[in-house]
Amino acid sequence: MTPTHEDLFAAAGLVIAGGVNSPVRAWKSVGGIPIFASHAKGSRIYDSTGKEYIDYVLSWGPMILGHAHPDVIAALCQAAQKGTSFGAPTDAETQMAQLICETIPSIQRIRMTSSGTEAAMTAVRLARGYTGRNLIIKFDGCYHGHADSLLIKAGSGVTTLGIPGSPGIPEELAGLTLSLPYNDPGALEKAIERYGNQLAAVIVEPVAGNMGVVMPQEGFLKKLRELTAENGTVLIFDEVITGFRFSFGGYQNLIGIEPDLTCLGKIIGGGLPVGALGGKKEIMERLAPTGDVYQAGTLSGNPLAMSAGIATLNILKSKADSYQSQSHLADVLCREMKKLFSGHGIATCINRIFSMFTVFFQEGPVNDLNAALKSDTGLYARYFHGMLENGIWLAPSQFEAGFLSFAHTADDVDRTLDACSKTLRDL
Ligand code: KE4
Repeated sequence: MTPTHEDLFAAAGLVIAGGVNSPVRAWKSVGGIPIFASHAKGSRIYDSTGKEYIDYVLSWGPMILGHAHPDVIAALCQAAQKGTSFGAPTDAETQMAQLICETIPSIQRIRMTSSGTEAAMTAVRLARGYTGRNLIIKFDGCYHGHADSLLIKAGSGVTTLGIPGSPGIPEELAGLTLSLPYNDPGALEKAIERYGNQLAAVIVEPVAGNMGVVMPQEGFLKKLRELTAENGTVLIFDEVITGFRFSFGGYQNLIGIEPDLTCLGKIIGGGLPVGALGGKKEIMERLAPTGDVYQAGTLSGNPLAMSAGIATLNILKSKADSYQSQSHLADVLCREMKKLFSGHGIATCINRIFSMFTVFFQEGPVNDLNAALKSDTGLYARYFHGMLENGIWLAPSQFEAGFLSFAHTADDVDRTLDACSKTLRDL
């Protein structure tokens, strides 16, 4: 008898906190019992009962080639035969670093980690160590992993220092982070006027993916670069999602803005645990062992993650023109979905950039967190469950991004639009 998702979730809940190893997988914001995955291939994912879905979550971004790409699996198996971890430098780490440094000019030195959280946490510590300053700025709705200094909610006014975004974060620490509205250069100017020479770093998702997809408005990132450069403040681009997502390189390559530090993750690990921090040589070399800012990791640069990551990046490099066709497919999907929603009198604002998109259930526009929060999350939840019923696996939250992979086809898009049509009829 195949266990139901209820059975699996109940068993998990007896031994795993909340039954999941990352909160978003528990489906709290859309309700219902989370579906357990069994395996996946290309654009498809299969649940533990064997039901097939077209996957637009793609493990929250890493699976840009589609699941279980044969060349990635082959590289992984080959590496595994030679052992899984050595705790000593390997040439594979140098190859990964070379691939990234030769592709993203702002990255002159890199340090591998095992998660995006570690990369962002290290970036903040490094910026503070390098500048000798303590304050950092982040933006409401941006997520940089769960390090204490970055799990911070906005204070009352735009120049009021932050408050803890979670119990367990001391006020004293939260008070060293200022969270500003995204796409509000005026707020940034006010904050810099007030705190300028105390600011160690500004960290930003150059395209936001964690309040749903929100694009930077014209001039916002350029203003960030100018103001931070004027103030000797380290500019950190968190490209954990956007790195290698839109083209072979960072979003920074497309807009011609060079941050001082960049966080990477997800895609560069090909689905294995990975993160990376890279940037200017003079800053990066302040990291131990050349410098005095400490950072370390037992499995940093792990041979398996390197093999899957290098295989993934090499395929992306050889198929750089596929980014355009992937983006075109996403454009067709979003345009046709918009027509279906309008046909049913449902207000939606679809933010899309290349193969990354969010359908906000509201009129829009959505250019920051306050706007995103106006969405009808109840309607999103019903849409999510309807699409799941019709074989489409979407993000279990209105405030996440959807992704297409290189394995998604026009037929997948047609099936998704059929499912959308059916779902809206029943909604
Ligand atoms: P990880 O520690 O989860 O590898 O990376 C943290 C992180 C850092 N920066 C950005 C821009 C990110 O999006 C993330 C993690 N993304 C979330 C979902 N958007 C991961 C999913 C989860 O938390 O389970």
